[in-house]
Amino acid sequence: MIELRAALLANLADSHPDVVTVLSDTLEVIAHACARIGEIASQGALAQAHGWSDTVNSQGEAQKRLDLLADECMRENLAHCPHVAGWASEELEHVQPSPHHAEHGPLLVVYDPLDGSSNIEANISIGTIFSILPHRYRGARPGDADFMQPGHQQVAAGYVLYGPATLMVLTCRRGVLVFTLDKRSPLQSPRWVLTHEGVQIPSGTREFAINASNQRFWEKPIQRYIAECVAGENGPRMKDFNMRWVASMVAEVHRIMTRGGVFLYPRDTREPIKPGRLRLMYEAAPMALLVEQAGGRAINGTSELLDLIPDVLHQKVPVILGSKDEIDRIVSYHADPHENVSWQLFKTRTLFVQPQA
Ligand code: FDP
Repeated sequence: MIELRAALLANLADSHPDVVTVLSDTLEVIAHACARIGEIASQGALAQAHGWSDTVNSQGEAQKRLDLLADECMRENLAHCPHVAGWASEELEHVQPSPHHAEHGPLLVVYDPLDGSSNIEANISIGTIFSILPHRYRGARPGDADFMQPGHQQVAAGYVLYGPATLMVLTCRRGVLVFTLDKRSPLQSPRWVLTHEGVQIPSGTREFAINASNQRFWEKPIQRYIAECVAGENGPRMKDFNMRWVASMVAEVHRIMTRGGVFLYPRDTREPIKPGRLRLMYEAAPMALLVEQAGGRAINGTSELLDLIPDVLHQKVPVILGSKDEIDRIVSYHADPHENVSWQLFKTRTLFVQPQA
């Protein structure tokens, strides 16, 4: 059985030894934090009784509190990592420089401590999403602007799924690895065992995931794509499709990692100033890197998600990802002049970021 450290050393064997150390130490710290977050989440309502939480008195408040506990847990762990200069969390308004290592850490960490948290009450799978970026101005305390890097600059990304099993799925840009948490191991030294590597998303699929209650707000290319899937055997696709919607992005992406499919939270017209529901840095970019590393594709409709440069830390974007053939098809629908898509809301070039080689 190969454990996290050994698997990372093997996966990064072609890198400089310093890079290997820095990246594996940091990923171990994140894995450690996530084992603890999983433990807190698995306590459910008992978390309060066991002292994880102190101010909770109703189910709704407990949910919110769990987000904050997860965030605290991640921050406490990152603060001890000498390689991390600072972090940005979906729960924090601004980035936080590391109290001890802001001036010399070579990496920045971005995370969503508990994604899909509206599912906590229903005891449905939730997850943590993380992304690791280079700190380009090492030596200076990082501020918000240092984090505004397009997804293709990520050196690693991953998620942890708190389901019946706790899984960590990660990439260091050398394919996708899956680890399973051995729940018999002590929380102080959690044991993550490599259970799958070289994950490949099948290029074709008959399964899609979308919140269909928003249908009236979708744009034409998405209306067309979904209508064609729903038309099934008698429609232009000449095959039946299945639909899933867990409403928990980590669970949704993990299903796609295991058997293919398409996940869509497309641009809609509900709130014109918010062109999407999901956040670029905490959700879209890390998931896009994972999906692309597994042979899939991830777009906002017209551009690759990994090319988008954030304007603000908590920027929201449309997200469409999964099996490559289907995403290619959705791109072609957006490019079709009959579909009337003229928006180009996102920057993909800046003076300060090198275009991808
Ligand atoms: P949540 O708000 O519960 O954290 O991150 C946003 C997210 O969940 C995704 O995990 C999920 O896919 C989506 O929102 C669910 O959106 P709907 O409420 O529209 O179903």
